[in-house]
Amino acid sequence: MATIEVVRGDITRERVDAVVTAANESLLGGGGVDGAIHRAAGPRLAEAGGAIGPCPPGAAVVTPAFDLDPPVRYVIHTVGPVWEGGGYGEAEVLASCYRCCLAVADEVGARSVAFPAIATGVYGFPAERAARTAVDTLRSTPSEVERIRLVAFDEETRTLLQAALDGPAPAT
Ligand code: AR6
Repeated sequence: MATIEVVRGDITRERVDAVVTAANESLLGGGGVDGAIHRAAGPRLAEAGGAIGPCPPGAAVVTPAFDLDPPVRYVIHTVGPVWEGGGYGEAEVLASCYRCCLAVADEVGARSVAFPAIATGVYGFPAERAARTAVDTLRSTPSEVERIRLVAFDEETRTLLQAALDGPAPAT
């Protein structure tokens, strides 16, 4: 069972084996965390992504990390759900993102993985529910990953992730 840590910061500064990017289906790069990771990894990341893509929502693929600083060796690209109100299986697609990222990490032998808050930016997934889905899914998915870092870019996301990690939400 992996240890899960919540931190606030820029995921491109993480010292882990693999960083996860919240991509779009083209895998060619975009804004938000994907833009930051593509800028740090250099143009070969989009070339590699484009050669693999398109990638459907809920799936994950892996490429080298190119110009990201060691020890980061891999970028895991996953495509979150576009939030359309919650009635279109968005939570299941988001859970699938986290499961598939762990499976891909296992395939390449990555033992430490940093995740952003997938789908909670441009794609509009409510941050609290996303935090609980992330923590619940990561906890219940067996893998060889030893250390998971949940990287929040803002304080609200950090607080929500930490709360999800610390205990179940009260019944509503
Ligand atoms: N480090 C960590 N987290 C970050 C960083 C960073 N450097 N920058 C932003 N975040 P988003 P999505 C947070 O919009 O909702 C892209 O254009 C951000 O505050 O990046 O899955 C893709 O190409 C938020 O909490 O991803 C797709 O088209 C979280 O990362 C689309 O956006 C996710 O926000 C994907 O949308």
